[in-house]
Amino acid sequence: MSELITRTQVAIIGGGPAGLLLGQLLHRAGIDAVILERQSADHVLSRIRAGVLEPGTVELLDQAGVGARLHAEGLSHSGFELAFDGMSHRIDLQALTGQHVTVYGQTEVTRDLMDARSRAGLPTVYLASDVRLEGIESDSPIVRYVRDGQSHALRCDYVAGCDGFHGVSRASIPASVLRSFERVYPFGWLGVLCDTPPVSHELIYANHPRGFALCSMRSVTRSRYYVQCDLDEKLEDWPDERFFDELRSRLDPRAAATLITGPSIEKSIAPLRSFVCEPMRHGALFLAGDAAHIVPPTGAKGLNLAAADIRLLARGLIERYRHGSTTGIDDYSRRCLERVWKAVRFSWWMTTLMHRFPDSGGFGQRVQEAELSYLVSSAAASGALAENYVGLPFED
Ligand code: RFL
Ligand code: PHB
Repeated sequence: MSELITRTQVAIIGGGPAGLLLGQLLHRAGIDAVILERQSADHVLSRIRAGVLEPGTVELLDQAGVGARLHAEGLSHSGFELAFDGMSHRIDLQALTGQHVTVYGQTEVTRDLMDARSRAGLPTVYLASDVRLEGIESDSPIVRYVRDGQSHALRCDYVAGCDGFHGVSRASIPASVLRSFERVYPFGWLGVLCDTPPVSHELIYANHPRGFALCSMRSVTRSRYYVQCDLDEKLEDWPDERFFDELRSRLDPRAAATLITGPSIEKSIAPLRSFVCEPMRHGALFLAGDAAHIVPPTGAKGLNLAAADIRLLARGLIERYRHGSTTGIDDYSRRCLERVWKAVRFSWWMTTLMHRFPDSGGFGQRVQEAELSYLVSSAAASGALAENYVGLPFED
């Protein structure tokens, strides 16, 4: 069968939040894009991931015209709890920074973007297999893929690699050009989603001798809980009852006493990793989101960083098509990486502060306790935590 050839301005690989948001911002600026996604739309929506949006991410979703449901249903959180040593301490984001975060699931952000895309009749190719990038060092790249057994060639000006950590885009950059930086943590997060009211109206991050625990939520009737676990744990060894017993044992007594449990509707284990690749652009290919960097979820930064990349990439591409200027896209990698590294540092720091490390020893343990105690007793230290948690400012 012969290959079908089509053309677009920007080929977007990956229909997760980064790819969908880029597609929406480009569409509003009159720039054509096609999204190629390996999975089905239902599969993309079934992945339970992020829950906390920085104000800058909310603002960008508003600019993309997809903020209505987020504002109606998202929960505004002006603080969170840090629990350790049997006590809980509130970090007052509003008082420390004048800002709040919004609890609204990544699934809902993705759904809003998918709905906007289909309302506008924009092309997303789901179940696109064998995606290959060719000619990214030229000014006429081609993305080849197969759909329903038919081979396709998508000609374009630029390729946006928004295909996550395991995608093809980063792997298409020659190894001689790419530098990567990585830290793999010796534990994972076991997460449970359930239709029960959250244990507290704000998030609780708990450091406990048995390991880290996090009480989060998706709404006032849906809770999301995590416990630190070993990397070799198996889901089948964690029936709901064992999970909730473990969670309860890691919470402060007041929270433990009020925890309402119910059957899990999702349960998964995620390994924790920090990863950055440099540069985030090679020729006509731009990497964005998890394709370029991964942070451990402790600081709630992953989705927000993906949105921050897209903010700069969309702006650079719009400048290029409207005014013929390549300044924005030429500066893309440098500007992204400057802020990415600060979020990588914060996520690493918060992970180190809140988890039990198998090899930290007595000294490491005492230093962690001293840091937690300092953090909640010093306005300067709490301020630094809060400032990073709500998201560092964009320099423009
Ligand atoms: P995604 O979401 O991984 O989407 C990439 C898409 O690309 C597709 N794909 C391909 N398509 C075509 N061809 C190929 N060869 C392809 N290979 C892959 C995939 O199917 C997928 O649909 O990346 P994106 O868009 O960059 O978004 C990043 C976020 O998903 C991620 O950073 C966050 O979920 C991280 N994260 C959190 N971030 C926050 O900002 N706040 C949080 O509270 C937060 N909590 C979390 C998290 C991630 C977690 N896990 C599971 C790692 C909590 C957890 C537990
Ligand atoms: C979540 O709700 O899934 C969540 C919230 C905060 C985090 C990580 C994950 O730091």
